[in-house]
Amino acid sequence: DHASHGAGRPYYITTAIAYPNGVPHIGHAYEYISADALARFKRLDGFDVRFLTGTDVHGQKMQQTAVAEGIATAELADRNSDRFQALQERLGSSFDRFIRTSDADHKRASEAIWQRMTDAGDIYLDTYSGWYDIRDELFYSDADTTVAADGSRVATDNGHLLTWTEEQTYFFRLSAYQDKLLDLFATNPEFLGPEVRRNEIVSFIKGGLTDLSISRTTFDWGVPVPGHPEHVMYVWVDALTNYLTGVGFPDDMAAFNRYWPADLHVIGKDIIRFHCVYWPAFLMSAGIDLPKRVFAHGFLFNRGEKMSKSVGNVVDPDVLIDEFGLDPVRYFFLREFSYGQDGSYSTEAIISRINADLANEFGNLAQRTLSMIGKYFDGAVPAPGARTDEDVALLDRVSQLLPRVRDHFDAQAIHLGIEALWSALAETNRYISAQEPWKLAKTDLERTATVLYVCAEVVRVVALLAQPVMPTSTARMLDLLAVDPDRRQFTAIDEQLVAGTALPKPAPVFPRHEA
Ligand code: ME8
Repeated sequence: DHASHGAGRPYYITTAIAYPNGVPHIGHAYEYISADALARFKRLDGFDVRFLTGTDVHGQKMQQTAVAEGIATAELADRNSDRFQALQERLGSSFDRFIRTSDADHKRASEAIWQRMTDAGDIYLDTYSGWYDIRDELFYSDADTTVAADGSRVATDNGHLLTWTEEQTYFFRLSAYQDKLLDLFATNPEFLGPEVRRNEIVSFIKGGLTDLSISRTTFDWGVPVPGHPEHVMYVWVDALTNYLTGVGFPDDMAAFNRYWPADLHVIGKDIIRFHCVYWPAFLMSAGIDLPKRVFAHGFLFNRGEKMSKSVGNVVDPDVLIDEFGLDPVRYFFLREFSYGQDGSYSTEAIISRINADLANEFGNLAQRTLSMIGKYFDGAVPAPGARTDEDVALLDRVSQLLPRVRDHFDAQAIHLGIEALWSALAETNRYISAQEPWKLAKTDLERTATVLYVCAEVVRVVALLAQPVMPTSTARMLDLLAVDPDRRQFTAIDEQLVAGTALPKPAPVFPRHEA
């Protein structure tokens, strides 16, 4: 039943919070666009959505970068966090809060979870000596390191330079959670998607978990450990806790109890271990419910090359939006790549999607339909006559789109949801070519009316369902069909166009991209 789907139930979705040690790149934009599309879908489907995003300002890497730039760490964090927030705004992201882990309420949340883990007996003081990867803010065991040709110690899996660290730190009893975590993955296969990632993480856990060093004394850029201010929390402890802060923990437990557990953490594939091993263990220790699902998207590559802040081949998302427009860029990233897998993009691929999918398949269908309605029916929705089998088949198919697209979005198969919409458009383009309403108009105006009505209905339904992907263009399309702006929720999807409704003068919504 369309009307009761979300029915005001809460839905809490988050992105990773980026390190603001540099400016945002396309990989970040990809994560924000995809999470925003998922959030918008749920909102249109009747859920009470909370969408959290932000920046992860602590950690040794931030302090190092600030020193290198000769500015205060807080200044670096503020300056670049502003850039990340501006990007979200430029992307049309519908986030409810942009958290910065320097926010005052986040300090209280971090202290509260620390206290709970201490009360559970899972935190103890000991001496840590081992290898630390500052770039990834990650500890390595000896076995996972290699001595490089120049004598330096590097991480075996990615070659990152490691720093020998020896200090008194607090430890989290991660080893005590090995069986509980294996049990989590065995009993709750939905916890992590896509499936290939689950197998990787399960074998990581089976490989054995050692206790985790969770405080540092050699620098002070972080949340002080309660009662032991000479220690700051390991950045990932406070970073992950942002998901609790974002819905009121511990200040507003009514809000927290409404939105927690999170329905979905959207992250990139490189930070699965933190979200699917450390995070559930921290929460189990603190006696807090686990998030329902973590979904790891793939990495984006520029013409096959890895982008990274430290490598310096970063593409500025603003430049792509300036060149191609926001909605085409959103469409491209969500349609071109299978969500959950890596993708390599190029400007040629973007232009091809704009011209083939947006201008031809969607824009042309809408423009032809609306201009014929203008020409033959004085710009008012034509009254359909008797329906042929072809009309009925097409309208039936369109009436099945919401549940199909919803299933795909619920499985984070965003690309398949879009594909379902575009295959309905392709079928409609074949239908209009076969029906030839421009010829019919000379002999049979009633039949012309029916054909154009059917086409306009397809455009309406596809525009409604494509709102999460292209909010601005679909709004213009729905304006051209005179769909009431207050009736664009999915609950209103069965409200067909009303014959006789006056339509505005049509204007193309998806122009071709001329190189
Ligand atoms: O990992 N393609 O921050 P971050 C796609 N602060 N996604 C990419 C990408 C690429 N080329 N490069 C990065 C952190 N990402 C932590 C997160 S969450 C409690 C703390 C994704 O700035 C990456 O996978 O390095 C992550 O999800 C996000 O961008 C932020 O990465």
